[in-house]
Amino acid sequence: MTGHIHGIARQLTGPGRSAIATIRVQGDLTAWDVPDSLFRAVNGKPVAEFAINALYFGVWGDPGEDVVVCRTGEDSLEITCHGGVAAVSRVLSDLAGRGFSTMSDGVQLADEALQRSDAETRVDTSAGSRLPLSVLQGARTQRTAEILLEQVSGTWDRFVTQLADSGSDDAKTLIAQALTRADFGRHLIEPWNVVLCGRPNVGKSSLMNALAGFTRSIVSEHAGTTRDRVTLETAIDGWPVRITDTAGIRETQNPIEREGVAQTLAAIDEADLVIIVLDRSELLTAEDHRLLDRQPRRRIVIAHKADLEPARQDRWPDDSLAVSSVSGNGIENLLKTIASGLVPQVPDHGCPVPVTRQQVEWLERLCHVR
Ligand SMILES: Nc1nc2c(ncn2[C@@H]2O[C@H](COP(=O)(O)OP(=O)(O)OP(=O)(O)O)[C@@H](O)[C@H]2O)c(=O)[nH]1
Ligand SMILES: [Mg+2]
Repeated sequence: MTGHIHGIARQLTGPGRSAIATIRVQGDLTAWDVPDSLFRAVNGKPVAEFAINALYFGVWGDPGEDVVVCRTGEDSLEITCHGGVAAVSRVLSDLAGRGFSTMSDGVQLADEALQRSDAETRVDTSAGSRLPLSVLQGARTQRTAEILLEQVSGTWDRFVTQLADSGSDDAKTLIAQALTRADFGRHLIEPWNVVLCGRPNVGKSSLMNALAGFTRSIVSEHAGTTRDRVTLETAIDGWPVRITDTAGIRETQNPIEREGVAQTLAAIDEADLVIIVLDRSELLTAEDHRLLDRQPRRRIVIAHKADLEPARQDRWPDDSLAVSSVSGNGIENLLKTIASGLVPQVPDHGCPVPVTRQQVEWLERLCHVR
């Protein structure tokens, strides 16, 4: 590796084997204009002359490997190669040999280098004003990866420049608007937490499995089957979600079950969305009412076992959704309700979204100072 860092090379696609892999290279692309260039386009053009957003087919290194290169901006391009681990490692290690920092050998170093080179053009280059490329590593779904890519590809930087050019009042308004998207931004790299709760035997584990589409949690007719939190990561409408199945809530003398119930109550308090599961075929109990009286940030109430005859009930919550995990009725509707509950409004294209805690703290400090 040369002493000088020319930029960053980073695998955009997830780690592990896949059909194809994409590597994003950002930085000083003149480093490519060396006689034994790493990439030889079939049409003979040097990388510096590539049109933006056009695809160039060619050969990587010697012995040659077929790859496609797309120049995505003045100082960035994407290399698409075979998705095997060896092919990706080879491209990254060749780039590291030419002075590109591959994330594994120093996110920090590369970030600092880019920050230094930008210092003259930025008004404030404190850590919080920057969105490091490494956030892309946290993307779990294509939908969140696309939004993060848009942010690191200029949207966030344009916002920082706009703030610097704005008067105090305008800047405050822009900051307040950006901060309303902080919760959404955090979840681009951290799944939303959805917690299933209810008294024993109402069908929480069955509902978890129906949402997952496979058996993740044990189901049985015996009340008190789930004693521990069982989690599952999935994507709902393209949003990464961690669903937690919990121990049924009831008064119990069994110390293990009591610990399970304590964990359930803690999980409810930490959740982004709580799904309260009620058994529609039985009368509501004091435990059901106690759960309904808790005030989580967001909640969905399920009238479960909707395939069975409903119990004669005077007070049934108005906002409940009828679902049967046995027949599958209501599951589609529940998935839609979860997605819109977690993300009521997707930010428009071009809107700045703070992603890291440092960005949020920076905005809050700036709002204070201005
Ligand atoms: N008819 C009907 N039965 C269901 C439905 N969902 C679950 N059950 C049954 O209800 C019983 C309890 O289901 P579980 O999913 O284990 O319930 P749980 O709430 O996880 O129970 P604990 O882990 O003990 O708290 C099982 O016999 C399931 O087959 C449903 O939608 N309809
Ligand atoms: Mg269970």
